[in-house]
Amino acid sequence: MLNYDLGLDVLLGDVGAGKSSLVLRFVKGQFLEFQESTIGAAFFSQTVAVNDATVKFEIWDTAGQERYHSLAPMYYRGAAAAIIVYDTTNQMSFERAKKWVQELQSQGNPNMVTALAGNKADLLDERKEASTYAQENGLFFMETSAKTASNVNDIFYEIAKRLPRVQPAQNPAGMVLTDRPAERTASASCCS
Ligand SMILES: Nc1nc2c(ncn2[C@@H]2O[C@H](COP(=O)(O)OP(=O)(O)O)[C@@H](O)[C@H]2O)c(=O)[nH]1
Ligand SMILES: [Mg+2]
Repeated sequence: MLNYDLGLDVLLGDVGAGKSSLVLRFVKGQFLEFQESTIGAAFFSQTVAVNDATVKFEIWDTAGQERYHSLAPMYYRGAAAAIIVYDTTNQMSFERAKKWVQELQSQGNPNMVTALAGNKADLLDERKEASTYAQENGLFFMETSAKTASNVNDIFYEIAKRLPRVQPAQNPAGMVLTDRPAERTASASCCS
């Protein structure tokens, strides 16, 4: 089996969109009806098998509150992939997601694989607007539900498949070689 490090992934989006719930579903297979709000950011990692390779995700789950906005570049700047999450039942959260897309398009790493996750899909029928928007902006789009687990593993697998330059890890444990500014870890609470 080959080992791949994907570098850092970042979850962005409005408070309450379900970022922490998606990562909790992906990493621990759990869902909490009353997920606590994230303070600053939380770090998770998960290794999964994709085809005949093992792929290691290292994920920053950001808070989403406007008051933490200025910290966001520390998390997305070095990221290989981003998942922008919105709540399909909340138009404001979709508008906020579009703002994140604009910010990543102007300030983010141009090679970043960006996914748009329309979460809480268990509460609503599919909506066309977001998939058209995603197509026009070079994002791949999935409706997810952290609650039912629908498309949660799939969105991470799609990221793994789309990353153009996945490098085999230098050691079997999957040491991450990405440069990481010290302050990025300083402001995080670690909850993997
Ligand atoms: N019905 C439903 N509720 C969800 C889903 N994902 C998250 N939630 C709920 O939405 C609220 C906010 O989720 P949270 O993960 O804290 O959002 P965050 O602020 O983006 O990290 C919590 O009460 C979750 O239980 C989902 O897919 N479906
Ligand atoms: Mg959160």
